[in-house]
Amino acid sequence: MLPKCVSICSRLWTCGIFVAALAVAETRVYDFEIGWANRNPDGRHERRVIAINDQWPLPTIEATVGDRIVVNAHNHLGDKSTSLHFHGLFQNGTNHMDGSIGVTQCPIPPGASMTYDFVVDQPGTYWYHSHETAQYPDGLRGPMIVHDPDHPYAELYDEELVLTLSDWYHEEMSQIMKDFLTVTNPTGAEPVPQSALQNDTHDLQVPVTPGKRYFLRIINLSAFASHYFWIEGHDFEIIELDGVYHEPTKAEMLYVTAAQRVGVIFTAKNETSRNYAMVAAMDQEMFDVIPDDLIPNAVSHLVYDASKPLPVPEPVDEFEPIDDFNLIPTDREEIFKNPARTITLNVSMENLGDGANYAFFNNITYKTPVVPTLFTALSASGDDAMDPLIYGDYTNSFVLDQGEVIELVLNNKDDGKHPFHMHGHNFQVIVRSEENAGAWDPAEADDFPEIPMKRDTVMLQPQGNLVLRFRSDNPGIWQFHCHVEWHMKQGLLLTLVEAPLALQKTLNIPADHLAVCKAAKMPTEGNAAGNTVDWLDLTGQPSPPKPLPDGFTPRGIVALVFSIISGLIGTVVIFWYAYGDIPDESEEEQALGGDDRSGYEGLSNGNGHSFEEDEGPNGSRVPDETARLLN
Ligand SMILES: *[C@@H]1O[C@H](CO)[C@@H](O)[C@H](O)[C@H]1NC(C)=O
Ligand SMILES: *[C@@H]1O[C@H](CO)[C@@H](O)[C@H](O)[C@H]1NC(C)=O
Ligand SMILES: *[C@@H]1O[C@H](CO)[C@@H](O)[C@H](O)[C@H]1NC(C)=O
Ligand SMILES: *[C@@H]1O[C@H](CO)[C@@H](O)[C@H](O)[C@H]1NC(C)=O
Ligand SMILES: *[C@@H]1O[C@H](CO)[C@@H](O)[C@H](O)[C@H]1NC(C)=O
Ligand SMILES: *[C@@H]1O[C@H](CO)[C@@H](O)[C@H](O)[C@H]1NC(C)=O
Ligand SMILES: [Cu+2]
Repeated sequence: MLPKCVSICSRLWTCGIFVAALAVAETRVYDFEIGWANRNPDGRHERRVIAINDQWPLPTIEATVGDRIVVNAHNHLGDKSTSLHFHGLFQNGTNHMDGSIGVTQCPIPPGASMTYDFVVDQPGTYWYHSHETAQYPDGLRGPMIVHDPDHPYAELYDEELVLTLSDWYHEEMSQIMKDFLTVTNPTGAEPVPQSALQNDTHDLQVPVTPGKRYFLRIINLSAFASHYFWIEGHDFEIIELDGVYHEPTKAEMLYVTAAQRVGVIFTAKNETSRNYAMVAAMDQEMFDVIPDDLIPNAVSHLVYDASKPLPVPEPVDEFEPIDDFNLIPTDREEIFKNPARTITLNVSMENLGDGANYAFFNNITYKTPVVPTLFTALSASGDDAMDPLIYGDYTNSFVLDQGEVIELVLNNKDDGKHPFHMHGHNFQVIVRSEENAGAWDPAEADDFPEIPMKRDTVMLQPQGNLVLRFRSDNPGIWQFHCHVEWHMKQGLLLTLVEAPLALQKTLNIPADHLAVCKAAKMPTEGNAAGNTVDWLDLTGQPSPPKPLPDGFTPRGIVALVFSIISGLIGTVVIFWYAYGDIPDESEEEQALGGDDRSGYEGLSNGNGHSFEEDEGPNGSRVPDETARLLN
């Protein structure tokens, strides 16, 4: 279905006067009926997917810099709430169009509608997706392209191509979620997808013309897996990262995390003697178990001659993607100096009293507040709005002054990889350590690049660190979170409350947004607990389960549940009996025999986060090098 494009001019009688100024700005109206459809993208399993206007793969939202985009979103899912987030757009002046449920809006309940209306002034490669917890992997994610009439590298290519990469699950998220955040998964082992897809299919063929130069916009729509990406026989030049132009840099292989975008130029060969495979291989190091039914590589083809075979890709011994850390943004913006504020964030995963595995920034796991944080900021008095306490104890809220340089330091205390994404901003990546580098040491501060790479999503390595800087020049409530859907569900989110007083002066919430809250039965005034009288009284705010009682160690749970999985039936009975009694410390200690579980130590990797045994419940051991090879 094609979008209705309505020129602003056709509606304005004053058009003649403004025609020069508005020459290219258009209003692009999209009517999105969001509902279910059946699809079988990997050719192995048909399932329900979330479609738009019965279309899936989803339509691409396309615009030119300066255009106004109007998306009328209607929720026909029947059994699910939803929202739309336009990933990578700053929403400067339109914070309420950012689509974050519990942050900038209420969930759109079944039967309700909401209009997203904003101007795009950033060129580049973006995507849109549902920001309801763990929903976009069911299919509600599509490309968004903002064309640039002044593209700095327009001379380098003849034609544009869009290519999405994604992981794909055979089961619906709601089904998978049932087993994920529970005591039966105490290590927080992430569900592993069944397939990798390119452009939402498993056998994409891309016809190319000899000698032509292509600008390939690669968008990673993954929920979990990162991909290595390469085209056999072709190298390419990177010119864009997450919508930010970077100086052309040669590469043969890319590593793209969930939510990242990379724009590359490649030149088609001059002869048509054969076709070439284009491979997106999932990073299996992220998976705790490798299920038997996993197809980790999505292979598509550059087709020079349709009568010739489509070759199977050659095996690769090792993945050697380009290190994009040294890329230079085309605008050559220098490092932001002398941060006014440094926020240090330790990332960890631990079990709470319900036995499930949660994710934490500085020991706090995120819980969605009663009132979306934007509405709290707008309804509070000036003094209260600047007080982080009113935003709740479990929203990880940081109130930022306007126009300052802010530094975020992330220390990963976990063995997982976390692609972090910031709403409302790009950040400069000042430090991006390797695995196991430990916590960031400020003594290393002279090693910063003069002109750092800039983007909106960056990978935090296992037990590694990151230092990011940005300027608080976009008043709004912006989330900063891991883009692995599973880790979001585990609470790996925080809230930047940026210049709330400026926001109060400029932002008006449209009636249809308030109506959505009414339909969702959510209040639009008050602190995180909905209290409008005593703004510091947070009684009733949503809170996580209590910590594990003393003596009941996460390792104990890991060991016990592992025993169940191993099929020690006797233990199962004892364990479930014990679980029922967790809140009672003495009984629980009895059942577990205290906290010395040393006999089980070999069964967990010591960080409570992944299995190291041969057999998991649904698969076999993590592969050695050879298993990485393509076949
Ligand atoms: C991938 O899908 C998008 C959106 O459906 C489409 O515009 C594009 O042409 C496809 N890309 C290729 C390489 O076929
Ligand atoms: C896409 O993102 C996922 C999740 O981070 C990652 O595993 C995968 O390698 C990425 N794909 C590419 C091509 O980088
Ligand atoms: C194709 O041929 C032209 C002219 O002979 C040459 O300049 C160019 O480098 C060739 N391109 C490739 C990809 O081989
Ligand atoms: C983060 O961890 C470091 C040690 O690695 C510790 O010194 C620091 O106090 C922690 N910060 C917070 C906010 O917990
Ligand atoms: C977080 O928890 C760890 C371990 O329980 C503790 O050592 C640390 O002091 C806590 N940090 C903060 C900031 O509360
Ligand atoms: C938002 O707009 C203001 C005013 O035009 C500008 O100063 C600021 O740099 C913008 N911020 C972002 C993140 O685009
Ligand atoms: Cu994560």
